[in-house]
Amino acid sequence: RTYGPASTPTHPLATAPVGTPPFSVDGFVREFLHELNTNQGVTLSRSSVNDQYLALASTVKNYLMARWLETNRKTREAKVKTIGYLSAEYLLGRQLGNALLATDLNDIARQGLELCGLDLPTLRAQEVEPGLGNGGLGRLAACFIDSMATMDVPSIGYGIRYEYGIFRQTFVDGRQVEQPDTWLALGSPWEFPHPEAAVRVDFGGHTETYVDDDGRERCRWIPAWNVLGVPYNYMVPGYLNGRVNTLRLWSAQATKAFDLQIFNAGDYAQAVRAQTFAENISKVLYPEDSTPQGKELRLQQQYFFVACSLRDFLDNELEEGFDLHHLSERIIFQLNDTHPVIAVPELMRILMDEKGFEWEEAWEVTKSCFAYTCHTLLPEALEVWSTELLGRLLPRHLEIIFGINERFLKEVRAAFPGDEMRARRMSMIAEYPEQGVRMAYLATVAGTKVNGVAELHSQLLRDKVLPDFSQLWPDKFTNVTNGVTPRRFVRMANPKLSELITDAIGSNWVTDLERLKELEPYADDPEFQARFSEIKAWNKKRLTDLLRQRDGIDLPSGHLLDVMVKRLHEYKRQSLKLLHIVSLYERVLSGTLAVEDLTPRTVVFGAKAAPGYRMAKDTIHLINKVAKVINADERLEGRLKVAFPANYNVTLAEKLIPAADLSEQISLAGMEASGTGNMKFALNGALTIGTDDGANVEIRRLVGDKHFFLFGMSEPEVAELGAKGYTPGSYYESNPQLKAALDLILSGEFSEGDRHMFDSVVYNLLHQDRFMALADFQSYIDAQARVEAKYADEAAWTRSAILNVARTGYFSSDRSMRDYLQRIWHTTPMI
Ligand code: B1H
Repeated sequence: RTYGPASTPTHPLATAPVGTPPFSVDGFVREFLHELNTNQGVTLSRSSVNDQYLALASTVKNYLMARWLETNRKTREAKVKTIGYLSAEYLLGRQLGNALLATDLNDIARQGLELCGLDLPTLRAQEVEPGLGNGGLGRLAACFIDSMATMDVPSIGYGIRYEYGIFRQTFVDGRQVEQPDTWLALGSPWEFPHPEAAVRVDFGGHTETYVDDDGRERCRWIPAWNVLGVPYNYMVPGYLNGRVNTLRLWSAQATKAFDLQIFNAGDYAQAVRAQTFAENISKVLYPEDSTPQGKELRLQQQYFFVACSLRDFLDNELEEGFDLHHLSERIIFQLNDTHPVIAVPELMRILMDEKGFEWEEAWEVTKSCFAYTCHTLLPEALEVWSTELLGRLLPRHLEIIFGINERFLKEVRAAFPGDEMRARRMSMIAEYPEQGVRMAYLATVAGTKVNGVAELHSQLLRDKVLPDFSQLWPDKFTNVTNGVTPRRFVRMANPKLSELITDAIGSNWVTDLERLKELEPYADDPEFQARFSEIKAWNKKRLTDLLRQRDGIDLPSGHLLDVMVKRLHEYKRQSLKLLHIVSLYERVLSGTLAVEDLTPRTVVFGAKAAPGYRMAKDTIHLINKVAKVINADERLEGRLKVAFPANYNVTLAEKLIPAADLSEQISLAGMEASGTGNMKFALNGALTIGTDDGANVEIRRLVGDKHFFLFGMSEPEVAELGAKGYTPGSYYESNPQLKAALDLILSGEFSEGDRHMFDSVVYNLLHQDRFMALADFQSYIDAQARVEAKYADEAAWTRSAILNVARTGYFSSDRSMRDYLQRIWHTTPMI
């Protein structure tokens, strides 16, 4: 073993009772100064903020270390089933605050630092968040590993240690410009690299058959090149429970053999280039959310981390001599979308080519070790890898996929004799526009279970995306509605609300979020309402201070804070929100709306666009231009403001969400698989204006219609309109308010008189509008009027906000994990 548990805990803190901080404030100061001196090599008086931050991180890590080692030892000894969460993305957010919370060291650290003349928030602000994900899918993975640690579920998160995470967004003249995310530049105290435990990963070459010692014809892969995967371990601390699970991220490195060959050939420069080639594999996160590009490097990334992870589990996590026929008793690999699906042929290959299993034997094991979560309905988001590329990069895997498909289609033909069309539809191999492997089909065939991420999404997955499969195997399909971790997104992000809740119902809600129900009676309590409103105001003030220093943005006070934060995508319809803003403005300019009748409102956008997504980038440009004009127009008397802080990320979300009054969840029905921002807002006491889409459906059902602003077509209505033929132009022609808003953009009002700057956005809406923003416009405007009416009645609004908190405890990722345990993984927490 090159890493893993020490047989006996070595740190004196290991014996401290769980949940009680082991440090006196003095003890903390001693440890902290020791770390500053020995790790950073500086005295307190000469130390930089970065030194201090790193020393603080070390102090907290030391406290967690013994528990981490102990968790590993216990888990290994218990020989229980582990959850192997396979995800190409983990959008972790900052680690320090979460670690302090999980260990209950916040107060001690704050006091200890004060004695040193230091300020905890300043040190926390020094941390650069690891942005190793795009959006909801990556953040979900981070919430799930938090919940598993907190619920004592043995699990290992597997992923990629991107050297550059999601790009840093800046605006230049209102346009998005991407900068590299250099999150590792100032040191990364939370990771434990283990270069000595590197794993080899092969690529390319060809396959051949040979006759083994028993005279059986077998196949083997003769790869052409390889790289090393170096594991970097991260602690995943459970909340006050002493458990510390592991997140293992892989970093690519050139192999020595590979270099040597080239070095010996005398071409030094070529050898160095080869090294770069290998290390490129984990260099950068692909910044497409929802629309994967079929890039070779991306397939390399996928196979790289999956091959490392399987090898790691089989060789290092299982005891020597374990009979792999029983593998499913010890692991279930959860596939976070199709990105890790190449694990399926990889496990087949290992079992057959390395362990001597026959096909049927290997398949029996493989198909019991995986489950698949689908996160989308957009056809362009379903990964298809060309067989040309797959065959070139992973020839043996392509053969195995063909083998799986052939046997699978036999099963289909047996179940539906004579129905050749069905067999063709269900083939994992698409023939057009080029031959390719449909990864979602492979995942569905190999998985014990397939789940969607909200009720509506799971239903549409069964009925529209994989109908043939759900007919063949109805029991394979299930739903697990997403959730978010209450530790980070309520307890940590909203300390004042947390205190109020704890004062009312005790502190157990942090790990048992349904207990928020007990707040219901307080919704009518004037004193509670007053405290609740004060906290909202305090959170707004905190946000105002942050945005002033972070972005130079001045938020007015006393406004309805209307927030739309999520990736920029047409289906999410930021353009619909924009049309609402432009329409308010236009009505004031044209005198249809008196300024005094304008509800004071600040709209905050946060959104990154995929760098190659033209329409998304043009929309960002338009939002910024509209913001500039509206914010400067004195005729509005400061009653309408638009703020678009650049580089929305987890750290900003933690300040923004608790301050929000209104949560915008306005995707076209049937398009947003779930959404998770919607849950975070509701839990922090924002009211939702939203369509009947994704998890909005469940949020509305739980909080009640009176406390949710529903608008827009339902999914069946969308389907019907689409079938009938949708003509966005007719809405423009027949709705004067909509026409006026679009015309104002076309007039050059927001583009210094340039009438064509935003043609792409406007004409796309007028002539195509794939996501039917114009069809939902009027209904949206009407719903916003209901928002304003309600906001005018402060008590009623606050009451609804409290009920949103009280009724959304269901959306804890702990509950999601319980659902996965019961419906998919069929295992229980330890102890
Ligand atoms: C979601 C993605 C996604 N769905 C491809 N699909 C990616 C697809 O890098 N890529 O190629 C990256 C991400 N992300 C989101 O998952 C859904 O849109 C949300 O509705 C959902 O809440 C979230 C978590 O389930």
